[in-house]
Amino acid sequence: MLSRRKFLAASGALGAAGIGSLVAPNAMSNLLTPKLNYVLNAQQSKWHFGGKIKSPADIFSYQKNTQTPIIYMQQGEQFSCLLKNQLPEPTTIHWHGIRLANAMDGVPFLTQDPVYPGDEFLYQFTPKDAGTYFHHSHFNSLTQLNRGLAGMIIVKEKQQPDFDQDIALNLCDWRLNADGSFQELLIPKKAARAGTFGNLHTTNWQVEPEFIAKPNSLVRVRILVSDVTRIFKLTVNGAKAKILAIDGNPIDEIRDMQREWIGPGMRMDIVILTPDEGQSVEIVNSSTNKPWPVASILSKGQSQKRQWGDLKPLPKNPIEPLDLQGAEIHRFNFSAGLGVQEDLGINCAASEYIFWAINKTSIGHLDPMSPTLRPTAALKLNKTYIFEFANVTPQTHPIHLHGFFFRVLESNRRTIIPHWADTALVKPDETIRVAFKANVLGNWLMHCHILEHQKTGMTGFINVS
Ligand SMILES: [Cu+2]
Repeated sequence: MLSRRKFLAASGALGAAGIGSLVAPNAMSNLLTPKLNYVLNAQQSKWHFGGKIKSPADIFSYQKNTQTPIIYMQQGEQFSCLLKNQLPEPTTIHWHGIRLANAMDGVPFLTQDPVYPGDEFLYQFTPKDAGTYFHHSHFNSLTQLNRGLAGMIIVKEKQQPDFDQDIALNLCDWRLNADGSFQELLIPKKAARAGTFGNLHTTNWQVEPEFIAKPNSLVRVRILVSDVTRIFKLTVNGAKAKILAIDGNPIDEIRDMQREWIGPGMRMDIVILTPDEGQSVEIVNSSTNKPWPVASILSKGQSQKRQWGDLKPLPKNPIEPLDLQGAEIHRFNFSAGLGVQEDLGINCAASEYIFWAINKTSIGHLDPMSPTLRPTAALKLNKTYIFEFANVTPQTHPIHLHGFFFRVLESNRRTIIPHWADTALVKPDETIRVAFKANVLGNWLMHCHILEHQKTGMTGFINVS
């Protein structure tokens, strides 16, 4: 952790450089050692949603009265971010999907100490992979994500792909009353089922935003579900769309987008060929019986005269090949919580409710000092493993493994086109097989990204030694 002395030196240097609370990407080049790409001030803030929410909501953000930013990184270049905690409670940042050293993964008690109020922490790593990722708090996660400490990461490719425009969509529901106060974030009987859904649907913290794009252009649309509960079912109406990447990783063969399920923590990059001048494209969620457009794109301006033939695949990320022949199989049963609760009641996010379990063990909260807290699986460095995720519950669970991409291989219930991911939807009564190479040391969290499920027992971790 950065010492207070070093921190003061850093902030003094920042002041001299005339940088505000949020530093634009690369603006700090060559000014400081170490170079800081961002300074994020986690703080209490206000956000006026408008519409049916009459008063500003008391949110958390990384900058004053502004939404949590998109964080930009450059593939293969060192990234540094100073987190300053101005909240009345501890926090951390998890870089969801980014492959990095365990100490930078942002999981309190497992990979780092919590960053206490008034303290700071320097995150520093070099993203190997380009694509669309997710940054969010990992402390008191249900509350801190619901209040706004969650945003997109865009890791730019070494060679910029040829799109006419790049649009980022961060899908999040808010649980708000008309007076701007927050509703209950965990309703026990709902947490024991699909979760507590939000009542205000937003994209980039706005209701049904409209974007403008040139007619007949190729527009890359990055979609992140930062919501902690809702599994979206997305379609594109008014134009054809193709899938480019899942969880940041280009898929093997670009294919037409149909109705795509995207759960909490998951990302999808698509490309849309925009229609003629004056026409609109809608991206619609139809996961409920009352569909709504999450965003629209209006064609306006000069035609770019693009065709599908102009589309080129994204460059692949440098993922090591898998030795499936020699892979050891580990089975993980995701079930209702009937087993042992390994929650040691540290005063920060411990849940009094336990509804879920992984392999009959329910962890709602982590304390590595506990003699009873054991890894769900102990793995050997550089070996390839097949994980069987078996869901024996009536709910769908988006299972996220920190620190690695796994290859989603197959399901016992549906056809899966193999692809790389860090979060996989496991449907009721489904078993899916994923494979990965355990090529980084450390304790890596594995949990359901429906955060009420995580908080009430569906959490584990693997140890790579
Ligand atoms: Cu779940």
